[in-house]
Amino acid sequence: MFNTETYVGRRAELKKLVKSGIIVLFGNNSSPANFPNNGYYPFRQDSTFLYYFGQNHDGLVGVIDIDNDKETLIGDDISIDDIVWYGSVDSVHDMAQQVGVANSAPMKALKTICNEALRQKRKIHFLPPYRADIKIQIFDLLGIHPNQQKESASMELIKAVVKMRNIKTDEEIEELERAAVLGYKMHTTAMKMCRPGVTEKEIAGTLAGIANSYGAMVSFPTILSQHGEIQHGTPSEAPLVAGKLMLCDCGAETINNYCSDNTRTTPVSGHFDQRQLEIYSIVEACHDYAASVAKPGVKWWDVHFGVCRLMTEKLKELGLMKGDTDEAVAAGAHAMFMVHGLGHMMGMDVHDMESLDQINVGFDEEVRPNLEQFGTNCLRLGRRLEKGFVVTDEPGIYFIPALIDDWKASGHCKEFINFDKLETYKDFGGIRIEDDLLITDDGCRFIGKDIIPYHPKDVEEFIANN
Ligand SMILES: [Mn+2]
Repeated sequence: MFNTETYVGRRAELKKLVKSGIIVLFGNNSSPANFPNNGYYPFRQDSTFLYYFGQNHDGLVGVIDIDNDKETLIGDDISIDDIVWYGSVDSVHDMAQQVGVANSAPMKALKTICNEALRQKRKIHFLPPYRADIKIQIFDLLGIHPNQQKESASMELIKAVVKMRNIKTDEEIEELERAAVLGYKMHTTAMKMCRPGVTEKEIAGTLAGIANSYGAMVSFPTILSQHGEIQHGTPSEAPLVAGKLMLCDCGAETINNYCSDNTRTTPVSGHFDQRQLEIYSIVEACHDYAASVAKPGVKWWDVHFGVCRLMTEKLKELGLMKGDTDEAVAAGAHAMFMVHGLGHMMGMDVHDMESLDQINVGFDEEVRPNLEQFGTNCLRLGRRLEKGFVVTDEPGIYFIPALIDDWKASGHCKEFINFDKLETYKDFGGIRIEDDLLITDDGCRFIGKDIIPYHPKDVEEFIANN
């Protein structure tokens, strides 16, 4: 937890931005795995609740009555039975004091507060819920059916939260640096373990253990696969095979729930072969290009398409693409190879504030998303960068046999893709390189004092020496 003043200051700013009404921020409840008392472990608090109320306990709701300038932390104190089984925790009153909230109340008070506000026709601001239990709670409190809750969520509140959480303060950057230390440990461990015969699951399990032992948890389910072309490939029981590439996309959350998110692609044999090196070098060039141009005022949309053009140019040199580069990119032909966007905002959520909808986080009135074109519709961030933004830089090239067959059959982008040559890459897999960028006064820098090796020479040297 940060200092009390941090939370007091954040709520004061939020009140200024939202202006009037009552803000209700729901914390998460423990989520049952197979029985109500057997919750998934570890408990994950809602990030926005954590941001404004700081308490990492289940069963809490934060209420900010802007018009009456009254803040209340709501939750039920634990009973003697709970203490017997789980040990003592602070009272809700104490938890409120720790984050500078003057009032506390039991959960039943929330119904009274909401009823009173509804009677007075006051605006009740809440965020789009993403858990079923909270949807039921909102239904009980406000009478809004779960199907209508996303549309009924407060746009003023969403905009205010995004405006604040998009800009990382110094104390948040320190936390992100701590997460990067864990990410470094995880990735270098994966690279050390990347040897023929070791299974994907064995490595992924070891990485989860590192995250759990130093931080809170992994920042998202680890992607670790010799089938790097499967975007969210989960680790299998398959042993690693010499000649293949292992794609590992993973990160940790610190105990204060700030994330890291990196990807490395490692040759199982310890050396890239010629074909792998050619593709890897393109991804490496795209990764470094993005970091060389990202700065305040630049649209991430332009950085993304700059990468797409560079990738297309280089794939043309290899004979995998053809035709005019600008026309190819405009047609979305590059998405045969890079099916996703160049990066996303990162913070307390690995895709920061994804629950508030990426259109509200990564875009604005000036830069709107393209939801129609394959590939471009996966770009989560397009808006102009600002100092304090934290974004991932994660270009990738994938050879997805089903996608190759699909486009070939329909003739999609046939004027820009050499399908005959592409056919010979169906056994390749995929390559991604990902690091986390902090936008600074006049440019950007990678988060993490130690950069996980990614230049081909450094990767091979690291494997040889470890
Ligand atoms: Mn990412």
